[in-house]
Amino acid sequence: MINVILKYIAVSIFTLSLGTQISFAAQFDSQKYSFPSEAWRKRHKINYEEEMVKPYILPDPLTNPITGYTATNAFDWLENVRPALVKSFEDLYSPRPPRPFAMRFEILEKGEALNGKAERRQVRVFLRGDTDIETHFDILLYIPKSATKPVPSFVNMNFYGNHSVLDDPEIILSDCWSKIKSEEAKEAMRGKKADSNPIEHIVDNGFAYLTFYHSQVFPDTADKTINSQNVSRIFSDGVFPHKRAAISIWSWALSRVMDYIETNPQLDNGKVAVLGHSRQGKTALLTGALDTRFALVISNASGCMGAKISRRNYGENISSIMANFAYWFSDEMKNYIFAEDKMPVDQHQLLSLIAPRPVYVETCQEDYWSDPKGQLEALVAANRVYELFGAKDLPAMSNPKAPFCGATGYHMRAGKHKLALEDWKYFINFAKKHFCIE
Ligand code: GTR
Repeated sequence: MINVILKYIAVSIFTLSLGTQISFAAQFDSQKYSFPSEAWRKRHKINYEEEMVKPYILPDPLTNPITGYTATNAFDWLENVRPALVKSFEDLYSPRPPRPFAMRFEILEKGEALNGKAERRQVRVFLRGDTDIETHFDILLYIPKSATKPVPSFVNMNFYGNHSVLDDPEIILSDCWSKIKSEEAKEAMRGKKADSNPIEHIVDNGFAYLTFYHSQVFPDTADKTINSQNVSRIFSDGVFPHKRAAISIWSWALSRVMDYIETNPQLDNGKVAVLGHSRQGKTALLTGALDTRFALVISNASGCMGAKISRRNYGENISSIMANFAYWFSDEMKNYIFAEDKMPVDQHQLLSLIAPRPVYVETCQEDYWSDPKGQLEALVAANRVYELFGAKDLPAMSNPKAPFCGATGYHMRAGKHKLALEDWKYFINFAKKHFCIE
């Protein structure tokens, strides 16, 4: 009898996992792919067919990519593997600048917002290095007014200027390069990205929200004369020669936001989540990997060189991302065009660098370019390191659609490449669980 029951359970598990695998493939193959153009897909050998994914072997996240040593416990991994993983990722994204030699925060504006629910602050961060140059960028933050103790917060860069995240007339337009040229068009962006930044909902849930415009830190353009104007020019080449890699410099600015949080007693600096969408999701992951002050890390549709496994030839690849966005990375990345299997590390190891702190990976069902399955795979492959730290409630490849809220988190949202209110609801849930709120 017991044998029959066991056999039945085994068969059900098998069919269940087969069923989910099939639906995963079917979801992706039943659609037509309109992006990018056919010519581009040919030139960069972009694959969108699940059956055409070539077999690959992922590097073991417990193994030191330089010496080949494999750790056997968490302490061993922290001592003997983690530093070499950090070094390998710094080679790909380029090292981040050192801490600023001097820094000050000036409150540009402060007032009541969201019908009295929040305090708004606009803080200019002034940065100095070893040269005479001083640079700056502006943080916009909303803090719940009902708070009786320091609050947890979400830090999320924005794509179109601070004024784009909320229709709030007090938000100052950024004094920097922008893809949007005319002042009228810039002003017209006020509040236009509010659906991706549901600040009132965030504040109602007891969290502060902090943002800055990524292009004020490093202009998001391939134009060298413009992006050389990024904030890292405060350093001489002797001190910091790697001034041309956007993601590492955006990431460095996120760490400066953490420096600011540490100065503001209204904010709980032990409960800060760094979050980002798409290119900013890649940046959030790198930041969480390198700056352990961030207690929680969230990637929204970060795709290639974010949460997606590079060795899995599906969607955007290194050839394509380097053709469009070489300025996001170090020059070293050129070596991996059509040679992802030669990369010393893959993206599950970036996620593993966040362990034991919680990481959350969001994917969008129709976002083939970002490879939803490859992103879940990276999260699942990072389990090895989370397990080393004793985590038990970890995701598996068999739950692509169900939101997963364990030691790490995951969901796939129906629809396209976007950061949506629905995503925020899951992120807030996950953050509340890990920050032990209510
Ligand atoms: C795309 C790029 C992606 C993603 C996205 C974004 O064009 O290929 O890697 O980062 O931009 O940031 O919106």
